[in-house]
Amino acid sequence: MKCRKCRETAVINMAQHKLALCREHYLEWFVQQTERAIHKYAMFPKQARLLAAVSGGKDSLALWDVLSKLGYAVDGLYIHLGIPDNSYSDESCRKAVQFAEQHGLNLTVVNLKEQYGSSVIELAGRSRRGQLRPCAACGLVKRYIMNRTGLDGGYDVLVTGHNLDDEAAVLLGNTLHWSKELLPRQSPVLVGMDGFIRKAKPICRFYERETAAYTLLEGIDYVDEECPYALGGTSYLYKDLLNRLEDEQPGSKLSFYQNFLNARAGGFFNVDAVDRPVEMKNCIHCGQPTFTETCAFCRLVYEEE
Ligand code: Q46
Ligand code: ZN
Ligand code: ZN
Repeated sequence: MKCRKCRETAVINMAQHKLALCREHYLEWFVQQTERAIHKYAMFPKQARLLAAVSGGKDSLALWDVLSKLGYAVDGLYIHLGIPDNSYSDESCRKAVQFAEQHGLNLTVVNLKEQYGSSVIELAGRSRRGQLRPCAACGLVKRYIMNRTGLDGGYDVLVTGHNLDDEAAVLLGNTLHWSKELLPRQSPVLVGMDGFIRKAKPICRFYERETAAYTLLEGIDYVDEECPYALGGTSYLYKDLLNRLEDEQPGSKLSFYQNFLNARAGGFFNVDAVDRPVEMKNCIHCGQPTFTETCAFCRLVYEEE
């Protein structure tokens, strides 16, 4: 197969775009498409200070690489969760640190065990609500630390490496439940409000195989294994179902997500009602916004022993 632009041998064929490209033109296309998404969804201006949540995996490192190539001021944040017996977290942390050093980028590492006394698995196990699932505790901890690090560091936007496979799986779950709270909130950009940093997902329209191809062709070293807790989760099932659909009907994952975004932009949901600021208090321990006296993070870390 030949590259559509230069007729050299193509390294990737994207059936859904009817586009085959060589290495050079694929890397160029990936960067241009990211920039287009940033503009299309008005994610952030050129002078914004960005904080990229990096996990050491291919998507977040591809994101960090592309944004710095595009000239954005983007620092990284790695959260060491202590998964499990530290081996997965240690390895992924090493990849994030190595990438930052190789590219001369700033990386903040927050080590949960060192800074808050427990790994995410320990926190999940001793939760008063009775064995919170590791992924539930993990999600809560990550959201809190990303938001707090972003705001305390004076960043304008927190960027995450969610790809199309992630977003389509979340959309499938939200649709199956007809979640009227979550469906309107699913967006490539979430506005910031008092106590909450603005969030954006610049690579949310790339298939996982496209971000994998980018990191491979760029020679970016990333942690290949998945978090051991990812296996068997609902999101895993939804991804599998969507992959089977994609095999039968190439492009269906992209059209499922893109048509949802178009419907959302066209007023299908009452988005204003979702983005409206709500009355919140400040947590008595940490000062972060919460509906209760103590925020969910502080309850998990300090009170549920
Ligand atoms: S890191 Fe955390 Fe994921 Fe592992 S424990 Fe679950 S949520 S699967 S993205
Ligand atoms: Zn080419
Ligand atoms: Zn708190």
